[in-house]
Amino acid sequence: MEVKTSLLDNMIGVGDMVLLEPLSEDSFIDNLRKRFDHNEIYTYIGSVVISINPYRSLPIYTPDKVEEYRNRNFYELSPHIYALADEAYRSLRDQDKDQCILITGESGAGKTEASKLVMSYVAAVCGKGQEVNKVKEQLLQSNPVLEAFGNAKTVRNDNSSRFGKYMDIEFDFKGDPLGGVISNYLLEKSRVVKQPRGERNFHVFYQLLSGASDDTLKKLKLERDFSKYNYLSLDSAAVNGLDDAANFRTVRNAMQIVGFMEDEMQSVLELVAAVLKLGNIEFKPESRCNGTDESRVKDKNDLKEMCELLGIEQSVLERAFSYRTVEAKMEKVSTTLNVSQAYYARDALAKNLYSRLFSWLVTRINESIKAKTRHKVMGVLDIYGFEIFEDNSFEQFIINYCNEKLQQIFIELTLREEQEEYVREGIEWTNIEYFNNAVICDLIENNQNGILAMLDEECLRPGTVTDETFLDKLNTVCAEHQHFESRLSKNSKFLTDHSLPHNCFRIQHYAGKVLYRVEGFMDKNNDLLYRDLSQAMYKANHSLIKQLFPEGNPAKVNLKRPPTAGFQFRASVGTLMKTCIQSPRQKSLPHFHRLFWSVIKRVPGLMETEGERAGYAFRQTYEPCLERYKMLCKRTWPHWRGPAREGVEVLMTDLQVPPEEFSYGRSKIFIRNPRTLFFLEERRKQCLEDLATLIQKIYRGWK
Ligand code: AD9
Ligand code: MG
Repeated sequence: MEVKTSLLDNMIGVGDMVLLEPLSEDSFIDNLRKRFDHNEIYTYIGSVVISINPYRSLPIYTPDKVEEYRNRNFYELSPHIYALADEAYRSLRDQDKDQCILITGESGAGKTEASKLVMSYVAAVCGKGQEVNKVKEQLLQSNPVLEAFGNAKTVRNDNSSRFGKYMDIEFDFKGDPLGGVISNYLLEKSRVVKQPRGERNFHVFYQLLSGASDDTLKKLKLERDFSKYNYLSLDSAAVNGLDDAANFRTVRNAMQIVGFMEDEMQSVLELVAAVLKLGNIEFKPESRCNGTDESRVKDKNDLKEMCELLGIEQSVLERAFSYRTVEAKMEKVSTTLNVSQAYYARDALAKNLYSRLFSWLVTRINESIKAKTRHKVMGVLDIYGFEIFEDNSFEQFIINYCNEKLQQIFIELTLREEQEEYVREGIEWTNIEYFNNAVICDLIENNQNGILAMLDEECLRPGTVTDETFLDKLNTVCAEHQHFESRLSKNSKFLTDHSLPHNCFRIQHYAGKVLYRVEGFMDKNNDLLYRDLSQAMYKANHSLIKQLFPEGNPAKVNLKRPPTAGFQFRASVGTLMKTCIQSPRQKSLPHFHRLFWSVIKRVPGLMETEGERAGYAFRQTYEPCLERYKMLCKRTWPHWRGPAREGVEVLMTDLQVPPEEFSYGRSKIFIRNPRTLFFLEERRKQCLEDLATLIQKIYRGWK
């Protein structure tokens, strides 16, 4: 079989977990560790590649390596992400199948690096030529741009993706790239105004301040010193190993290659500068005769400079920080803002400015890279990884929900693929029970009483609603109706016990228990921006800003509430899942790449392998199987003249492999236990050694 000896080398562990004997959590981890100690960071579980982040550069991504893996079968060489990329590309080019590569793993596991490795591998092996090279370059250069605006240093990862990304690379019928389309998923915008301890804001702020010329900074009314800006955390501004200034130049260069015009780049930087200025606007209370306090801008210099940058009339924005107009039916009522409401309005504006700028960047990049026609696509999904922090909020909830959904397709598709193959091959098969995380997904996304639906309901409910009333609702629904408890029976995923802090709820995710603090859930889900502010932005004499706030157009009075953040996210995750699970007739099944944290804490893949073990560990079409083992039987060696399947039958009978150990499918033989495979491999190795000795003897005899 094509499980070459490199997959069976005991010294460095086995290259394919399916070959592990016995297969247990311990042996699984032991195998990964053994391989990792030998710098083998990749291991297969069947057709899935898993990897461990080495956190140092290994010489395994050289052009020579690319050549080595090019046009080779998946199992032919030692496990590598290039093998997966190569297989995906060849199926696309030669079998005309759309491809989808899903990368999952905890934060810092190496997903973004893996997605870039896949892209650069494909770029290296697909067509050449001036036009094609330009397309490739633009596709690759979209990465530094999006990373500058969408990544940040967190406690887990100095370059953590704070948005989800799905990129389709589009090809023509020859397999040459034509362009691409990027979809982005919910940027963690709360980071713009506040960062957890030890973390930074998005890279671009630091890059701009460190890398821009004095002249550029002057034009943007900025100072180089990070500490001048409230929105930039001070304790972790410089990060070891991150050269913000050099990265600024890389990003500018990348924007040029992608096709941004000079004036567009200037507009983008003006917005980034405006966000920093906005953060410095402070408020003070002014007493009114009716005894209430009204907010006033403290020092107007930052406000003035921000308005100059964006072409906004200062008085309009200033008013929007003191008053708020509520429109009800045909009436407009103006109410005053107190100081904390003014800060809330300021931060909401900063978050909206930045996140809309980010979405605009994605749209703008797509305009540049999108192909006019396309024949086939290869999609690569790189989302934010599963996160468990000490303090988990709405953002972690959303991120973990997305990971939960990915886990769900992983389970469904790998097992479905397996079971469908048995049916196709006419192999008898009883469905196996496997760990299914659908209950967790349901707990979160169920239309009626899922957590997101309850959150939306609470956000819409008139009266006094707070994060606490939302939590009460969650707990009541769970306790009164025993909804989650009863449905989940043995493995309740919504965990309630007396050890829970009063403002928290806990979920048993596939990758661990996470305690979520409800503070801010309502606010972040509501994502409210007062109309006065969107109108002020719409009035700006700045082409980019105007586009970003279309709802500020007074001609378009829309009393309908915009969809909540949770609602939008659930909808976009739904679309993403559909893209990934499209009919296998049109799409080839996704290729999975899963990654683990280098200290392996959890092994979510294990359940699936156990699933495989309940079936058949190995399968191989008859011809290569006969080729590999025909030397073990006199009747098939050196030539077998009949059909390959009969040859394999003769072989198995001659070798007296117990019949319950394998089954004959229509085009493949299925082997139940890795032991059988080891037996065949051992016999073959012995046979080859005997042959070698014989040849040596003959050779010596000649001498
Ligand atoms: V997050 O969910 O976006 O927070 P990722 O994307 O999973 O996370 P990332 O790819 O950013 O992790 O990897 C984190 C860091 O690990 C990188 O910045 C590299 O320094 C390091 N890394 C990752 N993969 C490799 C690799 N194959 N070889 C060497 C690597 N270093
Ligand atoms: Mg990432």
